Formats: sequence, C-alpha cells, structure tokens
Amino acid sequence: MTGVTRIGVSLEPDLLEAFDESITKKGYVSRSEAIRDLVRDSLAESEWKNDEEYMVGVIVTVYDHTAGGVGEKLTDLQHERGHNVNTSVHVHLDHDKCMEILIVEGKLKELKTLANEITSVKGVLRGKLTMASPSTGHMHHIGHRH
Ligand code: NI
Repeated sequence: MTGVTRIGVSLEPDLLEAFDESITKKGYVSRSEAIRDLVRDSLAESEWKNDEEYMVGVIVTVYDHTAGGVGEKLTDLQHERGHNVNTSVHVHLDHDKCMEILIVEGKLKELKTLANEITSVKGVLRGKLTMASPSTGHMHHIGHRH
C-alpha cells in the first residue's frame, strides 16, 4: 500500500488474545484493518462535540413489547419528536422482543435528548445512538457528501 505509515503497537498477551478473538468473530482478516476501523470510529465519535451541529444518525432500540405499554410510549415519543425522526424500521426479534431502528436528524443536543428519552422508557432493554455523518441539513444528502 502506498501512502500508509506502519506503526508498532505494544499490547499485553491477554489483551492481544482477546482482541484477536474479537476481530476474528467480526470477520476481519487482518489486525491492521480492525485497528483502522477502531481509529475511524474513535475519531468520528470525538467529532460529536458540538451540540448545536446538525447531524444525521440512527437510534437502535431493543425492547420487550410485553412490558406494559412500551411500544405505545415509544410511538408517542416519535410523534412528539416527529421533526427529528425521519424513518423507523421495526423488526419482531422473537416472541417478546422487538428491535426498532430510527433514522434521526437534528441538532446533536436534540438527538442526544431523544435517545435518552427512548432508553429511559421502562421495558427498553438497549438503546444506542450512532451518528452516521454530519448533515448539511437535508436528509437526501446522506451518502452524497459534497
Ligand atoms: Ni415487534
């Protein structure tokens, strides 16, 4: 590869073993590729500092739909915050569990608040906000950054 700098990384044997196991499970063929992805993720997350910045992201939620009214509460929240919710996808995981993926846009602080509101609903087992990219303010710019 051209334009690539080789670096040396020192790791304790246990940590390296755990890392190798983890990246093999994820399908990485080389440590370098896995480390590149980790560095990219870390840099992307460090950019989520400006609460006023307009962002596009996803909120992934796993919840137990048999826990009283959780589905309705999540739907209510999404309607209340309709200006932040662009799309929702619902997957019935098994008899009890559902996964809901929301594509969201808005100021970073609004998206963080929405993610917190969602994860604090009783019955929500997991919730995670991931930022896809900073947006210019229009959803159709996803994947077409100029
Ligand atoms: Ni479901």
